[in-house]
Amino acid sequence: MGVNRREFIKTSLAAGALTSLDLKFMRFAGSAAASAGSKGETVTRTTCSPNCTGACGFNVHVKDGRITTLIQAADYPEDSYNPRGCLRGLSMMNLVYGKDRIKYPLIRTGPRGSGEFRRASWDEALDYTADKLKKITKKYGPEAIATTIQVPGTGYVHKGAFVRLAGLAQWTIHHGYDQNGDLPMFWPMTFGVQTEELESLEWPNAGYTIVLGSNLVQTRLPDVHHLIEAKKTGKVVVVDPDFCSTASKADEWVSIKLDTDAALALGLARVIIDRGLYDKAFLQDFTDMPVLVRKDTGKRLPAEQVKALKAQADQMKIPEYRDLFVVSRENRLTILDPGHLGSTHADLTGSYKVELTDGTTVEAVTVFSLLREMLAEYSLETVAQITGAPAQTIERIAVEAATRTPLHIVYGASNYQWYHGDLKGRALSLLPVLTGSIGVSGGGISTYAGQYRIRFDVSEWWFPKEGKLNWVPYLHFLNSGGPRYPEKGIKAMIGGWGNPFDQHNMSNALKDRSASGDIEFVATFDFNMTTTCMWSDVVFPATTWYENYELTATILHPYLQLQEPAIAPLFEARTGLALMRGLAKRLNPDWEAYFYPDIDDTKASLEIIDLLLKTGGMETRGITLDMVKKGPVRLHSTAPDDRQVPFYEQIHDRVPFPPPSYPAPLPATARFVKSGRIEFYKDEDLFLAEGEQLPVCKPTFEDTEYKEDPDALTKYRLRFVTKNSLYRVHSTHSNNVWLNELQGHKPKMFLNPADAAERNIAAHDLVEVYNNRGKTRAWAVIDPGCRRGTLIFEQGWWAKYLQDQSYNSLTRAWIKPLHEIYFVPGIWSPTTVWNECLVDARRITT
Ligand SMILES: Nc1nc2c(c(=O)[nH]1)N[C@H]1C(S)=C(S)[C@@H](COP(=O)(O)OP(=O)(O)OC[C@H]3O[C@@H](n4cnc5c(=O)[nH]c(N)nc54)[C@H](O)[C@@H]3O)O[C@H]1N2
Ligand SMILES: Nc1nc2c(c(=O)[nH]1)N[C@H]1C(S)=C(S)[C@@H](COP(=O)(O)OP(=O)(O)OC[C@H]3O[C@@H](n4cnc5c(=O)[nH]c(N)nc54)[C@H](O)[C@@H]3O)O[C@H]1N2
Ligand code: SF4
Ligand SMILES: [Mo]
Repeated sequence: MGVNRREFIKTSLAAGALTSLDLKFMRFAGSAAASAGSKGETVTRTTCSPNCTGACGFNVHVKDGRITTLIQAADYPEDSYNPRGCLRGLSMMNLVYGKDRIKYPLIRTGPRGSGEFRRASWDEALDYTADKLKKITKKYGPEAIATTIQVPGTGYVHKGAFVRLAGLAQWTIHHGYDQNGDLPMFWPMTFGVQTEELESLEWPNAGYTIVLGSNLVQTRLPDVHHLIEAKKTGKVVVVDPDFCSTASKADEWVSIKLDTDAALALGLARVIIDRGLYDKAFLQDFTDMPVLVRKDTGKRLPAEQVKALKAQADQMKIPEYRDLFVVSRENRLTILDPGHLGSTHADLTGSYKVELTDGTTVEAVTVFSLLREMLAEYSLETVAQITGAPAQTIERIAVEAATRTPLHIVYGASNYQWYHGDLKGRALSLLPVLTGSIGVSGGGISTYAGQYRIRFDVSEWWFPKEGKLNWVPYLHFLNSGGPRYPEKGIKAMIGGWGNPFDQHNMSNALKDRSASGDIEFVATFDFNMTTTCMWSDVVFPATTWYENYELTATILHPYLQLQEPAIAPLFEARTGLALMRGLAKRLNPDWEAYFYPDIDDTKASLEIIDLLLKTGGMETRGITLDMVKKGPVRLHSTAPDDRQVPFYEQIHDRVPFPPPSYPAPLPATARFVKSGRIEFYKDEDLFLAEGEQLPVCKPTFEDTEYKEDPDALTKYRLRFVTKNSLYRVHSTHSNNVWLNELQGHKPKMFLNPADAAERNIAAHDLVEVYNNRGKTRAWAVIDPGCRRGTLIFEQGWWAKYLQDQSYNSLTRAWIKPLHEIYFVPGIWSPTTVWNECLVDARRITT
């Protein structure tokens, strides 16, 4: 009929013809359509902005100062981004006007965690907080006070205010990316960047898509129709141990044993190589595959060690973050220029006797030869045994993937939130690289965790020149130790946009440390009374995203969007900027000047947005405040039409890897890939010691649970997979009455029928999930789609819905030593691994 699905939905919305949705929901949607523009009503275009990655443009209808309707704005220039939104966003009124809304500043009166507070004025709460912070600074130094940049993309202005004061005051700063365990460490190891992903509009351009452990249907809901489109143009395979919603929509579902994706990837890579289905020129020009490695040391061969190349190497000027490596062309050794990705015609395989400057001779082989040697261990039979997937399936998928390019791999957060998640990512990266699917429309590897990627240069606002940033990985804080942990510890937490007392490893440890007084002061800035607020000494009431100005950007679509206030701040809510300005003034009168003291909050926010746009660099060039006020504006990229196609410039214009990762300076990240190319071979000592110079598959729990407690093998026989829920964005919406009604007001855990029977657990039973660190509770769903040996719990419940038994009391903050080799915050840093956790379960009655 010439009307696509999106246009159809748009037309239906306009006609108020939403018949299939929940009744309460429909009432809103229907009234929105009917009353748009009605008398006395204002409509404001803004965004829904939890830690979700959706970043959906919303129109907010307001009458008599109260939000009546939230409805999708549907104004993105590309129609297939319209409309975007979900039931969580559409029912946000339940949080804005809900019973847990924080109305006034609060100062604790009862014991920590009791939730007993008294109302205070802003002045009193700020004075009280400033006084505590001054005392802590005097006693332990400023680095004993910690704050977090929680998911920068959901707001650059007010989070920037926190960083700005932290810089001036020299507090400790944690990056949300490692705090949330979302940091995919294979990115810096392989590509030298933080994260680079295809925008979802590009998904249908893939010839073949493999989704591994990313439940797009639930976690990228407004974008998932692009995956359905990708089925029309190509094929979509979902690899997931669970028959999740996304698996149910795929062309093919492959169930594998948990945490065996590296073996699967290596098995696929081997078939692609053995059958000669790889893109030889791509490997020669853009990767380290032709680079020579010394057989004796396992180190890459530097040109200055080679007798025949030393003089030439000495002449070449290269930045400190590059190295000159050696390749062979038609059996002649030459230097691989790290500053130029021209056609190398370098040999991919071969073994060479090389005379060194010290007169000795060593044997050197190419990375590609070493890779082939290693892959010999991953025969189809072995991989089938490790993964539990049939050998013929693996073989067929390898051939299909290599012959139906471009190949797009979606590597989900739950899948890399394992101790060896970096190895899985490095192994999976082999697939788009071998098939030459990098830097092309529809190809590559994407991760799509939270909105962490800082999309433009924010330094003018975030980093005052007079300040100093003390970055510390969050895991050092949780573990009370580590190379960057402040000498006298962390004694105060100043947080916002997060709920660590539910959402972070060892939530019990955080509670214990607060209760014992080890953490001396906690101040939280939120709009809802979360568990973290309950454990705070001071709670500051925050504006919601419908009450302030902000600038947002996500990875699923490259639009810069303005959050515009639709209603005045409720009760005594204020913005992050107001809070930081108030604190700055009290901590040091000189600092107030950094926070626009002479103009009101709204005007100041707009000035900061203007500043960010003007100083944002290439990505925001020419984008003005007026433009974003009118609607979403595409950030600029190096690809045609500003499409978000990672590494386009590297492949098309042959610019060396990596592109810059904001906010780090290029030299800080370029040293991760010193050859200027995509690197699969890592030769830092620790990689060699761990046997991880190339991606391999390592067994689960050997370096963690079993190492700490060998009895865990028999005591706790279920893998605790805590995945994201459709009904919450993490713990946001945990208290949303409609969404809880849809869940029967019961947290759920999913078990395979055989595991349930072994434990005498039946459907709807109340179950205790436990290990030696903690316990939680949920009602049983017996699910044949859940793989044997796995217990799935949908993360995000506030502790009070679990009878104060936080589900994160079971998890633990493991640190993989390789993640400490370098430290660039939010890029190369130890990261939490939620799923690396063993539990068991028993039926309980109360
Ligand atoms: N509705 C909703 N959407 C969200 C969020 C939310 O809380 N709610 N949070 C947002 C954020 S911040 C994030 S980080 C993302 C995360 O979103 P995703 O990346 O989609 O992660 P999950 O939904 O936790 O898990 C996806 C799947 O991984 C599978 N899995 C677990 N371990 C393995 C494994 O070893 N191998 C394989 N192949 N599969 C495995 C699980 O079975 C599950 O089906 O979602 C974002 N979107
Ligand atoms: N076991 C386990 N734990 C996990 C995960 C898992 O898979 N398993 N997932 C992890 C992941 S991927 C993530 S990203 C984290 C997320 O963990 P958190 O970032 O802590 O996410 P939320 O629990 O949603 O907390 C966000 C808080 O910010 C508040 N907020 C929202 N907008 C604003 C605002 O504009 N201003 C202010 N001041 N506050 C605001 C909300 O009210 C909410 O209380 O959880 C992690 N925890
Ligand atoms: S919760 Fe996420 S997907 Fe839903 S409307 Fe908000 S931003 Fe969009
Ligand atoms: Mo996340």
